[in-house]
Parts: sequence; structure tokens; C-alpha cells
Amino acid sequence: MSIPRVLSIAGSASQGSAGIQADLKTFEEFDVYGMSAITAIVANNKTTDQGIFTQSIEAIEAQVYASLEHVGGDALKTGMLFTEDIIKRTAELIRYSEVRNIVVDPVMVGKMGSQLLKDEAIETLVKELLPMATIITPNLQEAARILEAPVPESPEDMKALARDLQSLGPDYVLVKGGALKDYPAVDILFDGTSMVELESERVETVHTSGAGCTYSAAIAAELAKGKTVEEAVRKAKSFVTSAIVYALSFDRGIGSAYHAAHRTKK
Ligand code: PXL
Repeated sequence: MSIPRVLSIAGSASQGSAGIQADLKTFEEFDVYGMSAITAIVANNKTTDQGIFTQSIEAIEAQVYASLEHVGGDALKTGMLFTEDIIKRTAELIRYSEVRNIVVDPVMVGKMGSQLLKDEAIETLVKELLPMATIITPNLQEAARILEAPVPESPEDMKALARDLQSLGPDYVLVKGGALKDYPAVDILFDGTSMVELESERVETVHTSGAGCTYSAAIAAELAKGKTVEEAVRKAKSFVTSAIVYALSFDRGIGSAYHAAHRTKK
């Protein structure tokens, strides 16, 4: 037998909530076969000086080849890509692969403040990667940064940015409004023609580390199963909302999205 196959090209978040760890947990919940290519290891801590360890281009490409040669892929997502060189090589690897569903999560800054994309790499992300995406999934800050526009303050502002982002080349844009003050958790999905507003309850919690990674991983999993982009986004939003409603705190700062919540907390 076989099941849908999904590769994540992203950073490792050792504390387990975000990055590759969130992606693989999410893939398991969606019953798709998860694979990983680690671009950098994020392990910020108070004991050692260094907390971010970029992987070499050789190591990253070997991981992608190992996954796609041994297993193949029905969908792929990118997360933390960190440098211009990693973005360029990732774009080439995707271009020459047979994977057709490409989710680009343009992660820039982690919930605990780690910089996950160098400032000078944003232009390369826009030129090289956004045009090949089936869907990109920026939050408000990322959408604004890509377009050098003000951070949206309303769903109407989000729609304007969704239009401008879609004209950069991706098939679909999902602007995530989780951080929009005084509104429910509204996300905007735009494909160049129809503007879809997706709304869920606003959950008052600080324990949302990994929510963005989880959302994009869930979209990739559903696309791998052959769902339409809108179906995939709706299912993924419901999944990530449960993960936030039942977030895990661990009683030390910002806690984690709970990836199994949709299953264990019915
Ligand atoms: O949540 C964004 C994110 C993505 N990828 C990695 C991270 C984080 C946040 O900390 O560490 C590797």
C-alpha cells in the first residue's frame, strides 16, 4: 500500500513546537507520509552562546534527494530558509522535482523572536520562490514586509495585500489574520479571482508557538491527498484552531500548539 507523501524543507525547532517538528507531527495527524530536509537547527537556550546552526547547501540538497529518490512527493512545504543561498538552491530543487503542490510559508521571525530569514534574503524569496508556489501563507507582518507596505489593521487591508501578493506569482495567497486586533481570527484566501474570507473564534492565549508551521503543514498534507486548495485551507484552519484552543503551556513562557488536539480533545 501507499499513502500521500509530503516533504518539509524547513528549520529544526528543537523545543518541538515549530519547524520540522511541527510539520512531522502534523503530517502524522493527517495520515500522510512525512519527510524532512533541515535547513538550519534552531536551539536557542540560556546555557550555550550559539542557538542557530545553518546547514550546508550540500547537506540540504542531499536530504531533498534522499527523500524524493527513495519515496517521492505529492506535496512539499518550505518553512525557515534563512539565507539567500538556501532559497536559491531550494527553488532549483523544487523546479527540477516532480512535486506539483508547493506550499511556501515565508517565515521571517519566530514567536520567541528568533530571526528565521535574513533581511537581504527577502528579495530572493520574492523573485525565486513565490512565483513557483501553489499557495503562500504569510501572516500580517510577513505580508507587509514582502510588499514593503504597512501592517494590515483590518480584513479590508488584508484583501488589498492579498491582491498585491498574488500578482507576484503564486497561484493562491492566504493572508493569516491571527494577529489582527479587535477581530475574530480572519484569514483571506485569494486566487486572482475570488476573495474568500475564513473566520474562526479568536482564542486568548500566548501559547501559539508553531501555529503557522502547523497550518501550512496541514495545507500541504491535504493537497497531497488531492484536495482543492480551498478545501485544504478550510480543513487546515479547523485543525490549527483546535491546536491553539488546547495549546500546551509547560509553565515557562510561550508554549506550543497541541498538534494532536483535533483527535484527543473532541
Ligand atoms: O514558528 C516559526 C518557526 C519556524 N521554523 C523554525 C522555528 C520557528 C519558531 O521558532 O524555530 C525552525
